[in-house]
Amino acid sequence: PQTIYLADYTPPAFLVEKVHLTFRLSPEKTRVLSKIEFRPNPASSSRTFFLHGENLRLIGAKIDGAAITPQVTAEGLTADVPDAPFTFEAEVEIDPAGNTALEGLYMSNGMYCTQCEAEGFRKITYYPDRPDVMSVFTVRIEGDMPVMLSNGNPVAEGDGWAEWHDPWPKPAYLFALVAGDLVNHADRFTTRSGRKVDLNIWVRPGDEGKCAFGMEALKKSMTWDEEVYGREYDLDLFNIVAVDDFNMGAMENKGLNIFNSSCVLASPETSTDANFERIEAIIAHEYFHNWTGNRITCRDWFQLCLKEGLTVYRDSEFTADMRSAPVKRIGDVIALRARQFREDNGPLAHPVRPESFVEINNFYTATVYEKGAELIGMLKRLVGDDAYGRALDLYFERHDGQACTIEDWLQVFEDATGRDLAQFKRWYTQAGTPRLRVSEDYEGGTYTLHFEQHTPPTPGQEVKDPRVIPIAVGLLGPNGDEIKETQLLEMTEARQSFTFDGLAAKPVPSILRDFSAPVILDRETSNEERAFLLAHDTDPFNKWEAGRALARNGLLAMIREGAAPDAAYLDAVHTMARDETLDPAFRALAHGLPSEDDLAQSLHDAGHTPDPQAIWEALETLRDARAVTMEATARALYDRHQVTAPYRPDPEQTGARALANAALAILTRRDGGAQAQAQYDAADNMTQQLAGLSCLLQAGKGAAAVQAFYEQWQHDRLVIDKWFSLQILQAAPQDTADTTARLTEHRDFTIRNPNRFRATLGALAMSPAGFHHASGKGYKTLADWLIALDPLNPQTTARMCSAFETWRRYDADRRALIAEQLDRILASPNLSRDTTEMVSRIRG
Ligand code: DPP
Ligand code: ZN
Repeated sequence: PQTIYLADYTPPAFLVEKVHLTFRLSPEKTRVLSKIEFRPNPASSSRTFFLHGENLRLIGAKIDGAAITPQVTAEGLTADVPDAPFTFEAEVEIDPAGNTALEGLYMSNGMYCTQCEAEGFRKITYYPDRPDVMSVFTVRIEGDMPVMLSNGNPVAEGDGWAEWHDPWPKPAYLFALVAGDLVNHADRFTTRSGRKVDLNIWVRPGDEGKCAFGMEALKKSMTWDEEVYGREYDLDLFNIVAVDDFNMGAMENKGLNIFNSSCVLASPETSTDANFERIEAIIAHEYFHNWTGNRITCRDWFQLCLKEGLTVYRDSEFTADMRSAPVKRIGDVIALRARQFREDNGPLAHPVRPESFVEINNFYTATVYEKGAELIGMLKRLVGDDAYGRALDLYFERHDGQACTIEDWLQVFEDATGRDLAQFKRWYTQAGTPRLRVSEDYEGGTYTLHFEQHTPPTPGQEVKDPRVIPIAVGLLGPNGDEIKETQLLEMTEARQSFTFDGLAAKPVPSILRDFSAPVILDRETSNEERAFLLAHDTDPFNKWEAGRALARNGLLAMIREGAAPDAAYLDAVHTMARDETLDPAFRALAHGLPSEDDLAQSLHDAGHTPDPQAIWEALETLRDARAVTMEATARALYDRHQVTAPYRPDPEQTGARALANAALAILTRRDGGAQAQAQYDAADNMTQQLAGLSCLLQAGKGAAAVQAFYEQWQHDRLVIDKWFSLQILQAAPQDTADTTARLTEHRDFTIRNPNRFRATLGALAMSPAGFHHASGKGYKTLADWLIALDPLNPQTTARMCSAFETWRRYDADRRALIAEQLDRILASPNLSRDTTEMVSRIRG
């Protein structure tokens, strides 16, 4: 396969003025008629006319009304064209029913839908399928479907046809079409300048009752973007459609967002608190793309972080405003470390703005999205809130309607603030997570912090230059009072020291408050100091971080030296659990332990070979010990934080349920599941029901509830996804692979639905002790299914290969078992470009 380089970018030879598309829908033989007005691009010296096109059957083509015979290859079409504006027409036939890759136009439960980002439009018709070609689309849909939608506004409709027009020029990846038997949950929104917007969430009949929450989230998002970023919606209609078969979470097509049904449908009975929060965030994310992504798009796919990093940052600000900012921040950092640090540390590491790719679908990664968002957060910290606001205003003013680059983005900040961002740009171009070593001095009232930054080599990047790192620091006095409020230290050198004068005693530093930069802090410190920060730090993130570090250290000592559970940790976490001045949601988070993967990475970083089974056992031992210490407290917390009011997925109730369910997990280790069974039986919402079931499985008492749950929910695909996952996640390590294999034989398992596939095989990959079981069964089970999925759906297959990305951490036996599976995948006949690239990079 061919590698594509950022350095090779050239402007398009031809621009598109207008596109008219006609779809004659038919499951296996849909006809697409295109009429495209081209003109030579004055900014390009090339006059080569090339249109992308894949899996299309060309029926005929014309230029300015005269039939032509273009040269057609597997990638597209070329033709001789005039050196002046001209009209190109084509008629092609495509097979939506046979499209299992879910890219382009495909069918899901009898409904037609599209997914065009990044390069799906070329599977619909011949077109310059690149984001820097923006055009105005008119679409006519012919078919016998009750509802037929496309981007923009409806123009006209009749029996068996509908016409749509989108006045905003857009790249082809934002094109969308939906046709099916759908019903809508409707509402209205008036923008601050008085534009009345019709809002709809379209779903399959039967799902109408699961739309209200998503609709509220949409309206909140629209208001928030007006208030915080000054951005209004720009059409008279905003449609969201829920689709069951979807590779991603959702897609921001102009005026017609398409959602994986798991990311929009919600009801108290079927969705957990975490589902509600995620749905709110994704609705916001896709809506915010209307400005950061659609009105201002990317010049090429190397600039993906331009829209994704910024939009993730915006949706995290939104959630922080709607809910608890500290809880959101802690949750984001847990996810960043679990997914992005893991990626940055292994064979798939790449810069936030990559320099090359084989298949762009493989770069919709935690690095582009979540680290991309961290870069925006750092930029905002460095320039300050006001300057950030000015820079964003300038960005929208200067670049509206354009396809832009990271250079354009940084230029806006330089122009708005006068700051030189050349060094900051390294965050976009250098891969790897910087490690920040810290040491300290105290003498004569002066306290000094010494920092040293170092970024380990990543594939293709041996040596890194120092980056600018914003380090938020506060100081605490010996009695626990804050003696220096948070200040931002700007580190620009490889080594740099910062002093604080006039201190009466040696302070305790609170470093990297609010996780001010995506780095790994490396500081030798005592458990006493961690316990002190856990008790006294005013920064909620660092307070949580201190507890997490205490837990991690104790666990590492248990794993490495066979130490007993750390009394200091047990004491500290117990004290915090009882502190009713603390937000229950915060306390629930503080109860979480480092993940198995987190501990494996810590061991690896310290030069040890992680044993997944030993890690799992240490966590179990610690949880048992904690249950002994905290039994009475857990009982009290459980009772005290029961929610009696009618279910609402708001931050207060969510926090109370999270803490009560953390207490339930503790109690289950003492009462053998009695309380969990009572909760399961009484539950009137999915959060309580699933927590009950999870604890019962944990206690080995889940068999009856598993059966009952299935019978209750077998009609609901999204709930049954949870049922598949939970049984695998809660299996003992030696049973994980067998449980997975058994569930793949269940009549409700299907390889064709990405959600179901991820619920099952993804759960296996997310159970480290089971996946890495010494028998190698976990590796083989996953590889078998990835090999089976690849011919059907390369995108989802390739993404799930990242389960193997940490393989070099492990012992020689496990490495050999994994290498065998990676080689077996690579040797599969006709392996997709997507999976070939991923597995080759992982194999190294
Ligand atoms: N649908 C994906 C997202 O919104 C890709 N744009 O992030
Ligand atoms: Zn996005």
